Amino acid sequence: MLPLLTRIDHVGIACRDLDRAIGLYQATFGLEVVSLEVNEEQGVREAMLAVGDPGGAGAGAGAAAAGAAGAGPAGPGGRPGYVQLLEPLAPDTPVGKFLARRGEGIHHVGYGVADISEALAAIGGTGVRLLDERPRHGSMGASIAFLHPADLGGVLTELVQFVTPA
Ligand code: V0V
Ligand code: CO
Repeated sequence: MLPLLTRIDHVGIACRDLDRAIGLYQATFGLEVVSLEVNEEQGVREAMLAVGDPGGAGAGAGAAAAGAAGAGPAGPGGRPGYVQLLEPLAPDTPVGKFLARRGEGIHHVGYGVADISEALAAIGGTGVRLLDERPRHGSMGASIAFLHPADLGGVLTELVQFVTPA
């Protein structure tokens, strides 16, 4: 079986105050926000901060092209890794419940996949429960799907098929 996971895409971190969390990552590490979105379906306001290539995907065609050409530390497809900071839109959402139960901290790990539908079919065949049978809309136009943490050693796991810049 081919490796289904092509790269580590992002680490999702639950926070109570997104603006404050962004400030902390900027002040401590100098990371830049490359995307700031509200995702009603997922119940979050979220920021993506690029790690390794602040001018990577999502920050303009020039930077993306440079990554695709092999310049800089961006991964395959010109996409760097990200820290994803997540603030819940309401208490009764995945991140809202997580904060109430566990407090702030690492919420999930997102891995890149080449074809998310194929990956879901293959992973579903192993018996790991799919929280999403079909891909959903994720940050920066990506297709995403979650796998149940109880079947993966307590780690909420996300598959990410990102859009390669033209
Ligand atoms: C809950 N549990 C977790 C967990 N959240 N374990 C590890 N990591 C997490 N993040 C555990 C919890 O401690 C319980 O374990 C058990 O799962 C059931 O918890 P619950 O509170 O009763 O259940 P819910 O209703 O909170 O559901 C948990 C799941 C839910 C994981 C099923 O959060 C979900 O469907 N998540 C997927 C969507 C999501 O997280 N979206 C936000 C990120 P014990 O105590 O029974 O052992 S959006 C995003 O990443 C985007 C947009 C993107 O990347 O583009
Ligand atoms: Co995520």
